[in-house]
Amino acid sequence: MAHRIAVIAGDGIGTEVMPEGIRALEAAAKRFNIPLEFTTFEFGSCDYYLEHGSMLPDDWFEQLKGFDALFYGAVGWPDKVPDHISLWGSLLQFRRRFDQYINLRPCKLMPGIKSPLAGREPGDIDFYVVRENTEGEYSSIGGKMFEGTEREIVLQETVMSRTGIDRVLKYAFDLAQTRPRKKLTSATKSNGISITMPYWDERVAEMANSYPEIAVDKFHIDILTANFVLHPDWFDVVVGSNLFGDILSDLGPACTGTIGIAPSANINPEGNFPSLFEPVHGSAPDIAGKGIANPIGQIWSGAMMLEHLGYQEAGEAMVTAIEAVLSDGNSQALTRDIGGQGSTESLGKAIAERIGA
Ligand code: GGG
Repeated sequence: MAHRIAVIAGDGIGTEVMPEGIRALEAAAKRFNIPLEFTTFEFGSCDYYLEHGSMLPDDWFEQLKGFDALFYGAVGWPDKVPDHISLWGSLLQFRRRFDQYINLRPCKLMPGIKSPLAGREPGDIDFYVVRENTEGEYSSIGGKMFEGTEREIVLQETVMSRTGIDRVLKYAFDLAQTRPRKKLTSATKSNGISITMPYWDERVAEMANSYPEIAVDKFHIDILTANFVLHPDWFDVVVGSNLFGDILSDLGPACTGTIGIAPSANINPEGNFPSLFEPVHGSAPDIAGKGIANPIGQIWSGAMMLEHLGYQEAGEAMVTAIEAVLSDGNSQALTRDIGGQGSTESLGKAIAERIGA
């Protein structure tokens, strides 16, 4: 039976990189004989919101819950819909209702791409950010008082649960155990944020007792961001709260030359619900419609999706094809963010051809 994939391209460059993600997946499906069936949904975009008054239809959960995976583009177009409405109305609903509590974001310096950090070569930067994905600073708990007056007060709580922290830490420790360096770094800020972050640290220390072979360190988020730039080679698996993980997983890929190549997997490890695969980048309205967005983040996310569905070899072949095209350095194929003169389509086609070869 075919694996059913729900496709939601969303906004901006999401609609441009998505066809290349599908092209690459179809090439892998053909080569490795994987039955994939794509179903496209128009909801989850700001244009849908303008027409219907919400980002998603009332029955979105029922419509999507039976799929094997969601392949997602990007959300947001602030000139049309305020960002917090579009994000909370779509992507964050998927993450929460489908309990995709792991956001896994590889960060790797690829061949042929120049890091903005002097002297860094492929192999120097190769780590994962594991982001807690359903609670933390991304809470909807809070409110406003005395709105519109000089006494205006706004309040938003951070929510951290023992279950929520432990399950993301367990995933991160398990991942570190599969890595040659067996190293885990925890992102924290327990000097300034004096309740939730020390609690996070306590849970890390407790969990570390069950993983004696893992070398554990922790950094406050401020110096950690500096160390991402100064010493990216220090890191192997980095685990952080929803907000810290979000920041680090933009910064990490920026250190590898472009955020355009960074993939992510929003995972429900128990498989009770579909997991969601999306590039780390957003909808980038400033370059939307120009055909110049880098499709690699979308394609690599597709590779993560195939691996999640059990097709390790096919996923690896997709990443190998990305590396091969980057190594070739054909400027007619590559997009501008990585030094080429090509388009979203030219890069997508070059990678799909390699996958099929
Ligand atoms: N493809 C990722 C995307 O659309 N990101 C938009 C965004 O603002 N995401 C925030 C988040 O991941 O929490």
